[in-house]
Amino acid sequence: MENLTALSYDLRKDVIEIIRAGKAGHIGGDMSVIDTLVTLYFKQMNVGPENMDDDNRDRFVMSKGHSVEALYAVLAKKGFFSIEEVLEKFSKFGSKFIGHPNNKLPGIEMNSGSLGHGLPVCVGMALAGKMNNQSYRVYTVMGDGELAEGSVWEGAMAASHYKLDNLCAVVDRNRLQISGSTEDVMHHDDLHERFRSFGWNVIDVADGNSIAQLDAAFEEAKTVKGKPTVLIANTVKGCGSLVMENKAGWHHHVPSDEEYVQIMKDLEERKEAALHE
Ligand SMILES: Cc1ncc(C[n+]2csc(CCOP(=O)(O)OP(=O)(O)O)c2C)c(N)n1
Ligand SMILES: [Mg+2]
Repeated sequence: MENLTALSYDLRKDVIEIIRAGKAGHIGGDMSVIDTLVTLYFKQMNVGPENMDDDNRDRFVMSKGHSVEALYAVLAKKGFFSIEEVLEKFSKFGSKFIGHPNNKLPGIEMNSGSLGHGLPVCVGMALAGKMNNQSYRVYTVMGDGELAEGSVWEGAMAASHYKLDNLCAVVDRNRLQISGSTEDVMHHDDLHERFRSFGWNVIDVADGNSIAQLDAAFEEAKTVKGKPTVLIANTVKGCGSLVMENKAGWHHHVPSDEEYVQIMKDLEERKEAALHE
């Protein structure tokens, strides 16, 4: 687990390099979600370049598609493509490595970026799995700002109606969206209770940037029968350096030379701390 925590800091560094190379990127949400992606791709999901043609592979959809740089870093580490290719092509004219997930790239199940569509499509994937007696699981990550989309709640209703216990959603609860606090833009009241009232099993992940806590929550979700599970992962937007953390202005930002040096130093320090915990 310590090694995966160290890996998540190394992958954050890759994200910084990708964003600097492409001169664009949703840096804050990349940093809050990367531990969820590492836990899914390196601990939980049965998916990799070797089995993408297997109908029974687990499925992942990055519903908050703007955090694509984190997904590129993780998929590159998994071997779907090389990090060098991402660095060369990200955000360049004519490239497939665009600013939102694109299913012409290996490892990406669905185009996303228009918020609110990942969960409804995952409902279809999970329902198909049930109808075909397959054992795969379906995972998606939504942003907390994304939950303002009505289609999320239509999907949530359908998921409990069809008793989709093979579906697990994560809310990246970093409390910020594009223009400020989620509670100011569109408040959530009691988010846990809201999902419960839609028929979901709800697991609170107190530290949504802890791979150990995320892993335990995904394990618990697998044991729940007859209803879908949502993990409310309490994360820090920009997690990894005080330069970025909890700053609405870092939703989309390219670090300056000075910021870059400090962030890389901070990420290395956090990685070292994780290795010696
Ligand atoms: C349908 C739709 N409306 C608006 C946007 C523009 N947009 C991109 S990111 C974002 C904020 C999302 O906030 P949140 O879901 O909390 O993401 P995170 O904090 O994890 O970056 C918005 C409004 C979009 N991508 N899709
Ligand atoms: Mg958010």
